Amino acid sequence: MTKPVTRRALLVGAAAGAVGLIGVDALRGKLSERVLSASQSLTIRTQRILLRRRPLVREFSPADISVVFPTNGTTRPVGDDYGRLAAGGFSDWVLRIDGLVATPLALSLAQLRRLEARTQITMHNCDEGWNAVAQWKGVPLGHLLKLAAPTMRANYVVFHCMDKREDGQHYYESIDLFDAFHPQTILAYEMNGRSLPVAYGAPLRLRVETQIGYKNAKYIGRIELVDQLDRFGKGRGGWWEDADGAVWYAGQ
Ligand SMILES: Nc1nc2c(c(=O)[nH]1)N[C@H]1C(S)=C(S)[C@@H](COP(=O)(O)O)O[C@H]1N2
Ligand SMILES: [Mo]
Repeated sequence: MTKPVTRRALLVGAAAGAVGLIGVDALRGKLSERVLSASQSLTIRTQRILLRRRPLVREFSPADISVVFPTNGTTRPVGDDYGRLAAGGFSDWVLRIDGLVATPLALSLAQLRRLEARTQITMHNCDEGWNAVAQWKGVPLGHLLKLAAPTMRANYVVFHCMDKREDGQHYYESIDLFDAFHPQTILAYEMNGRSLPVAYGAPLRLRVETQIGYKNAKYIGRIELVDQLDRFGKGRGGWWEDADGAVWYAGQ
């Protein structure tokens, strides 16, 4: 069940996120059972993540931003649905976050823009032999996941994209919760200070700076928390992984 996010849901979700960091006892009794148990599972995960936290990847200065940033893969999803969304400035687009979460979310672009944001200038490395630097602004994925409160069974985050590739399959990608909660893993809606252009994945794309090019899913429509990856595509965790044997963990 997906419901539109309300201010209350955001507050409860934010509280659940805070509980994960400060300990469940402080808020016992103030939150429903459902949120509390979800937050306990989040506590375990958050602590595991904090203990294992790696350093940030290099960030660049505005002078380093590439004049030409190549595109790769889809540069405009085919089909009326995407065309209609784009023509309306993506005001009818909704990001759904569901699967193994206590609080499924449905967020408009305007709602995403009102949430906590991070801006970073990073280098994108495509394994086809090019790299480029750009500034990205978006919502930390970890922040959204705290609002959705993954259940104990959630292991992976799957990004379902709106574009189909040449084999007729929708592009998709997945990462584990460790990379999902990395502070530089963001869902970007701006590139170089402008709304994310269609060629670069409008209205929302993943920037997972700890991994290379193809993990950075463009045209995201839905994010699903799952325990296993085998029911998607050929079961290798991503379109490139399925189509070309690319490695699932593309850490750099
Ligand atoms: N939805 C979707 N995401 C995608 C792709 C794609 O074809 N479709 N291509 C991937 C590859 S291989 C790379 S290198 C980057 C390219 O991003 P860019 O076009 O913004 O440079 O997006 C990745 N994400
Ligand atoms: Mo790529």
